[in-house]
Amino acid sequence: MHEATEATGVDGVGRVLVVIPTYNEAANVSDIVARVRRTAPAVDVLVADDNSPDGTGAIADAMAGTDPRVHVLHREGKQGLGAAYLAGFAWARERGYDAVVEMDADGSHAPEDLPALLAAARDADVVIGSRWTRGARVVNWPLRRHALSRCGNLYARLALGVPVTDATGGYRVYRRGALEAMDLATVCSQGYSFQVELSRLAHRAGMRIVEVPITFAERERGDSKMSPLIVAEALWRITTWAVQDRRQAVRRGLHGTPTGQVRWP
Ligand SMILES: Nc1nc2c(ncn2[C@@H]2O[C@H](COP(=O)(O)OP(=O)(O)OP(=O)(O)O)[C@@H](O)[C@H]2O)c(=O)[nH]1
Ligand SMILES: [Mg+2]
Repeated sequence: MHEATEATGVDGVGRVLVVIPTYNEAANVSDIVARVRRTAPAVDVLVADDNSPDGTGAIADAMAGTDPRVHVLHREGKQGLGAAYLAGFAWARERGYDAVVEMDADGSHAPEDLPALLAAARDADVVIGSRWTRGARVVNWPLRRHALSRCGNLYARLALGVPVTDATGGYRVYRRGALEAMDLATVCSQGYSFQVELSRLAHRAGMRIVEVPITFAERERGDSKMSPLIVAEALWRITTWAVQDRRQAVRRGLHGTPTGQVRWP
């Protein structure tokens, strides 16, 4: 497994920032931050809170007050997961981090899997903690959530040609080079589709994407922010990108399609 030192960050990866977006995660935020710090003492943590009415931001502030590796980004109000991550990425860039990790606050992404993701990041531009690759486990998820994730991923893979099993998964590592190569200024997703959009951008930028199996568990505390609107956004956006990709392929005369483009059948 990877070596890590407090001074230099993670061996072979560098200084790592784990960005944890939060909205009403008062029941979860202390536990998740503590587990990250325990499991990977050489990484820093940024809680990106959208002014949660339940006081998540204040709990995070208290942790930041006692641990110099914990930081809090207070945002004005609920603007969606995608906007919170983009703000976290910008925060990391301004401070010269070498890699950024995406992790949910609700415990679905086990901090104990982080060392494996960081080890894989030594030889990858993007690492996806995957629920659907060999060796992964999904715990306590109802059948309809399995079906939704499986179908969503199948659709994303077929429509966009992104060669991963879990394009919707939100447990990831991005090396700095990947974030620089991806055209983040074009990102428009609010919710779930943010992960698909970034998978597509990484693939189109020719990034080396590696999947690592994770154990994904249903949240035990707090409420999910998933909604039919978020699912609808993902469906709509994936379809729109697929149409754009095919139009572009046609315009290029079907020759020398760039990475990530699906050939017109
Ligand atoms: N800052 C911020 N964080 C958000 C927002 N919406 C969701 N989150 C956080 O994003 C993470 C994922 O949200 P969840 O509600 O768990 O959504 P999900 O994991 O897609 O859905 P479930 O599987 O049902 O839990 C959690 O840490 C949330 O607190 C938002 O608008 N702003
Ligand atoms: Mg969740």
